[in-house]
Amino acid sequence: MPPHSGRLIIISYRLPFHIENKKLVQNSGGLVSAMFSYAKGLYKNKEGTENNSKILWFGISEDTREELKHVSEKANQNYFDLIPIHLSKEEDGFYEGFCNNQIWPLFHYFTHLVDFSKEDYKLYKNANESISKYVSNFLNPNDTIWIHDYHFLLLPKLLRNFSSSLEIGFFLHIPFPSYEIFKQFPRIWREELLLGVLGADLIGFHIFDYMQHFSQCVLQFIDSHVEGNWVSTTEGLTRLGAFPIGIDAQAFEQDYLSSKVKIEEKAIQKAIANKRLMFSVDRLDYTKGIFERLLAIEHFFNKYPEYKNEVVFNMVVVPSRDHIPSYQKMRLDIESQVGRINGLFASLDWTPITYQYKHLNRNELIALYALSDLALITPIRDGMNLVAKEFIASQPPHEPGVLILSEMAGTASELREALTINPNDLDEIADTIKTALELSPTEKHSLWSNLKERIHSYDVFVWANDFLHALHNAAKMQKESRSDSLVGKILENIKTNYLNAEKRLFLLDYDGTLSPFHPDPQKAIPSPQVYEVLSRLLSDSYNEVVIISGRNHEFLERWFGELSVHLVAEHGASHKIKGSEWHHYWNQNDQWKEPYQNIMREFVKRCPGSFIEEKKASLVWHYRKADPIYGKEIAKTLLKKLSHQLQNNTEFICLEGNHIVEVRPILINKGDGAKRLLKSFDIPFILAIGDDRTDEDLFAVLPSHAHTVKVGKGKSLAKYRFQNPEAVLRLLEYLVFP
Ligand code: GDG
Repeated sequence: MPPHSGRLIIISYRLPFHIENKKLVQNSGGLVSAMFSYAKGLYKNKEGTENNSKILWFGISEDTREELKHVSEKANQNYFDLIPIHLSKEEDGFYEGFCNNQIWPLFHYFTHLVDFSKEDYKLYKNANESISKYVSNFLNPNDTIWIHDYHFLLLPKLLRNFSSSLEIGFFLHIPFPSYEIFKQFPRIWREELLLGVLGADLIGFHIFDYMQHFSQCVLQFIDSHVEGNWVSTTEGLTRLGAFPIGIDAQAFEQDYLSSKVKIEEKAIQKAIANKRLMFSVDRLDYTKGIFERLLAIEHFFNKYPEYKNEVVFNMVVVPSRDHIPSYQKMRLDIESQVGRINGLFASLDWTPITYQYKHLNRNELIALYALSDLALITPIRDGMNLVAKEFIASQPPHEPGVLILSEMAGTASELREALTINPNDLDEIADTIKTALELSPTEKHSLWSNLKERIHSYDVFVWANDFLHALHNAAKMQKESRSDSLVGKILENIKTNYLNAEKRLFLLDYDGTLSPFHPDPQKAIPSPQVYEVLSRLLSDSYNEVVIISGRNHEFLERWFGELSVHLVAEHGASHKIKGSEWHHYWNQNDQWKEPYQNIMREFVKRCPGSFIEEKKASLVWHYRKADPIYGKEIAKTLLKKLSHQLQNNTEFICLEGNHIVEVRPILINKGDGAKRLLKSFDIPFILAIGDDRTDEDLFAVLPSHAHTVKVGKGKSLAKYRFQNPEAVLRLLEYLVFP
């Protein structure tokens, strides 16, 4: 059941049905099979309750909504309200173009097939934009939207603009490639694609590897923080998760016993005449390893001629994209291989390969699964592969078949008892076929029963429920962590407190609070908006403003020295009361830095792009400009080394901050710094805002009536939270403008 109060809306490239000869026909494909089964279960659970609303399903279709409604009613299709999306002929080119000529080959590691056409990318963006506009006409703010697959990577962010309360989930059905592969997309595309999909509250992948690849790309290519399964960017928080798609295992188990399937089985038995049967079924596609599989079969009969006349390989290729010349050529190549291999080995009463280029009906497919001694599922790369699971679900328990599975399919990480092969290793495939054919019934049963248990325990219903529950929780977290924790009544109360107070104190951190981070700290300079807000604050004589930062006093003097503000530099090592001179509290010579500097220098050598910043009262190793993943790893090691060096030292500490590791005197911290400057906090209105660990020292010393705000993620003593510096400026503007 969708756990949210709104409706469930699915968006996928195609609708699950189309109309043929005025009848409703279910489209084939993994997603359709999965969602259709899920919806059936959902509908069953909902029957008789008032919450009997249908799932809205948007997808590209040539049929009209009225026609679909009409034939759905006639066919008793009560699960989905099918809403066709009609794109102009030009817009529809996004599918053949960017989707299938770029994302599909790149994400499946067929990089030589990617054409990187700019026009295609533009069409992809246009299509996503026009679909988001169309879909948003139907949305209510508390709907749950589940977007499927690589056709719509930009859609989550586009729909998020419609309403921030929407729950948006995205599921990727194909692999997500390693960042070295994804890097081949031009910079601007990869940034837009990542930020686009990060508009979702939850992004689901089939397996952990794809999720890892995605978080590495996020870290490498966009300004972000990744903590465990959570990614935080300018778009907000997004949870990542691995949800291996399942099948309706029970339905397959039941169907293979049906009389219709038995009729099909008889026809197959007659055709293979007591031979043992191997099979494969795939859509025509270069990722499926069809051609390589044929070569492996040839190798098998060459290496193990005793199986000639004994085994038949039934290969079904389902027509797909065959209007495209390269697919037509692929088909011809496959067919000529089949002909060549059959010519090589066939005898009067035995043909090694029976080949069908067609779409099987469900009964034919299940009969084939049930009768086969072994399934040869050998894709070169595959997001998951449902055929492997369907094969397991359709086996007769008294004599189950054996699954030979490519280690390149997502399913391989789940179906551990399958006999795995590398699809490029013909020798291994041939040997594994032999092993499978020679397994004893007990061995086969033992392998199969474990696999069966897995596909029953994590079936399509568990998969969809898991995803939707995780989505609901992620959306809840997202809402809680939003800057908008300071909204409505709370905000009004703060403003009232502000207006009533005759003395007010603002304690404002700089980096990450008044100004966003920049890879080069010297370039993170105050924007005109910052000056405007500050001068507005300072124009009211009741207001005292303190800029309290980790920056050195030269930086603060340069950018704020002209203003009538108090300045605290280097976390309290120096301060300047407005209108007077700088006072340096920390006056020790620099000798204390030497051992730490030596350690840090080693790390600068090891981590290109990192550098040391030397301040009066601290030493900071920055890695914002370094490789983010490597930098983070190295930072941990540096922290360990420094902590070791600082063992038993009561004067200095080392800390990890935002892309930095720092060593500084224990006595120097923002809390003590503010106390030294102000002497007392006996002020009726106090607002303190900061983004990192060092600001916690300030929050800790403030009286309980102070309004404290943390910017960004992470634990904090602050009462409220904002997501970014823009929200800080908005709050200050709200207070000072009437
Ligand atoms: C993606 C990913 C991922 C196939 N031939 C016939 C037929 N089928 C049905 C099977 C199965 C489905 O189509 C194919 O499943 P795949 O897993 O191969 O999925 P894809 O649609 O290629 O696409 C893939 C999947 O999404 C799910 O996330 O596993 O990795 O590429 O259900 O039964 N059905 C019938 N006749 C056929 O000839 N009736």
